[in-house]
Amino acid sequence: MAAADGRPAAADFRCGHVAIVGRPSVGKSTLMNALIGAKISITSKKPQTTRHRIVGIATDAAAQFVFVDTPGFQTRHRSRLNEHLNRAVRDSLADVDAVVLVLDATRITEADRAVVRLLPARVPVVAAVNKVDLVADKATLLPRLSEIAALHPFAAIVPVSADRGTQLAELKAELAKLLPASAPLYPEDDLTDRDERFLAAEFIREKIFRMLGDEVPYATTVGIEQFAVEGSLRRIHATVYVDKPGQRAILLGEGGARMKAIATQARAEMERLFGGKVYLEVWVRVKRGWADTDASLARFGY
Ligand SMILES: Nc1nc2c(ncn2[C@@H]2O[C@H](COP(=O)(O)OP(=O)(O)OP(=O)(O)O)[C@@H](O)[C@H]2O)c(=O)[nH]1
Ligand SMILES: [Mg+2]
Repeated sequence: MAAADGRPAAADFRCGHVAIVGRPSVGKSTLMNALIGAKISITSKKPQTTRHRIVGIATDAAAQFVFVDTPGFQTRHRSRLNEHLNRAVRDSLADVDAVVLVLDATRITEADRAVVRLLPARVPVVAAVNKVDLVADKATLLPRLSEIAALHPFAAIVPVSADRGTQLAELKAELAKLLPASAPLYPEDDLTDRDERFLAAEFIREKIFRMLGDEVPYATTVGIEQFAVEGSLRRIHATVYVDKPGQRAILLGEGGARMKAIATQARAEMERLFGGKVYLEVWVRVKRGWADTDASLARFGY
């Protein structure tokens, strides 16, 4: 057995796919980033920030975890885009060795129960009870954990804080037990299966989700027109598509100031991950109904 980088792997090395699922905003992407030690998947306070299946890879001496971050499973709003997002969640569960069900330590809701009903019977599931840092009275945690234990025959239940990095080693230890003996699937330095082009578009989307109100982020998608590498400089031309002219005006802000701030923050995020200078130009275009048909969703990578 040889590792992907050619070095022999220990006979007891473990490797496998772990889907990270849960209702919107429980902290799935924050948890994946914390587990791999890098910002790969975008996060925000708004539900449905994640729209794509995205792999994050963590490799240690004994195991390689191929985490699959997924969109928050939606039961309330029915739209073409949401159907695609929910399908991405279901598809991710189909072919994994283990599942992390992320729950919010402060409350279990009907939306959590809807996700539990999706869990395949033959795949082991670990419950990650996230945001324990928000539980001021720790005495309330014990009844919450019993409530969770009754939801599903979990392989383990681990209270964590993705934000503070609490108990992540314990979570990984529980997951490692569930992975098959296998050589690593990826070189040990790999962090994701996504290319820089995809990540660049996502970082722009993250800043839009973080800086704008409740309507515009959901009417927005991002395309990369040009991605050229010149030595250590990356020259990126991106287009933000919105649904209506009014949304374009909101996104641009007075004299283009808001868009400029979004681009500046996105560029800083790209430079941190890519490790080089980025020249970023962002245009905003109106494309009515981009989220309404399968054909146009496919064009934008959904
Ligand atoms: N206090 C606290 N906040 C957290 C923790 N983990 C995540 N958050 C916050 O919860 C919010 C949602 O986090 P995300 O990681 O984007 O959640 P998600 O489940 O990926 O959300 P969707 O992709 O929209 O379904 C963000 O504001 C995070 O900063 C945690 O351990 N403690
Ligand atoms: Mg997410």
